[in-house]
Amino acid sequence: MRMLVLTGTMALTSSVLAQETIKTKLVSGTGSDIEEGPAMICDGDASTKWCVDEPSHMPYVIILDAGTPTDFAEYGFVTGNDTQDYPDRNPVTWRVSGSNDKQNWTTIDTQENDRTLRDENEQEYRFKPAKKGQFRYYRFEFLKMADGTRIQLSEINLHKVGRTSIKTTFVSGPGNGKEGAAMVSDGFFYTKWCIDEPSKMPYSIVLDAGTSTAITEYGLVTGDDSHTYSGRNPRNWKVMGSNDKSNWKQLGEVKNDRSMRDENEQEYRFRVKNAPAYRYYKFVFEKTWEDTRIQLAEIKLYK
Ligand SMILES: [Ca+2]
Repeated sequence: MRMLVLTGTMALTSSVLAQETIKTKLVSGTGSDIEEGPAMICDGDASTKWCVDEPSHMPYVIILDAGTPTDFAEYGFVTGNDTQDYPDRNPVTWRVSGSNDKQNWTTIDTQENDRTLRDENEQEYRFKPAKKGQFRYYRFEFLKMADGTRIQLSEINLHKVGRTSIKTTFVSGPGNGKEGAAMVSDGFFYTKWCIDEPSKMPYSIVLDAGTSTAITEYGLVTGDDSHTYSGRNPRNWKVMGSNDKSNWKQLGEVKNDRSMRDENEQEYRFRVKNAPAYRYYKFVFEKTWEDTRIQLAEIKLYK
């Protein structure tokens, strides 16, 4: 029974992905083991993975062939099928380059000590490269893993189309004026919501998506001076959806989040699994790292 369910889900996923994911072939990669070798990174199957622990071969490299010079909007790393049981195998520092001759490479993205990937099984985390270009070959160099030298990833996807953000309007939230709650949905990273009023905790912000829309992700953007004034990021929060602003359904909860760092105007994305469509979204911030002060530049919703 379980197999049947899985097969059905996978078939559906691949037909959806086929329209927007670039089909790639492996050119070369670190590791040789057939079962968990580099070819597993682009076989289209999240249940097979590339897994390497060969410190002398670091940085680990994967080179993919897109067939023709092509650009992409986002690349995605899919975690392994047992990352939850064997944590800390996700990459945290890597570089992405493009080339048309496999000799001259142009760096299109670099991430250092990035903690976006969590210890979850077969979950995709997507990144927008800093630069774009028409390249046939894409090289991924993994320089540092979460805890040591072992890496595992089940897929690297190149997506033609990026996720679409949903335009929201502010409904309600604590604080007015220049640093009021409305600043989380004005579209600007340099304006922020900042409040320290313990009596109003937990701080609730409601946003209106305009029409009933299912979200797959949301993004929290740190304030413009979070690096200087650390500890203002949320620590515990809930996300809820509603179509009438009175009956709310919980869509997700985060406790002791460690992925958001004290950086200025940085967006951190969080996935929402299998959420129905709602028009209104409520974020309930229960705790921050510092104590009671919170600040966020934006709250973004993605289809
Ligand atoms: Ca803003």
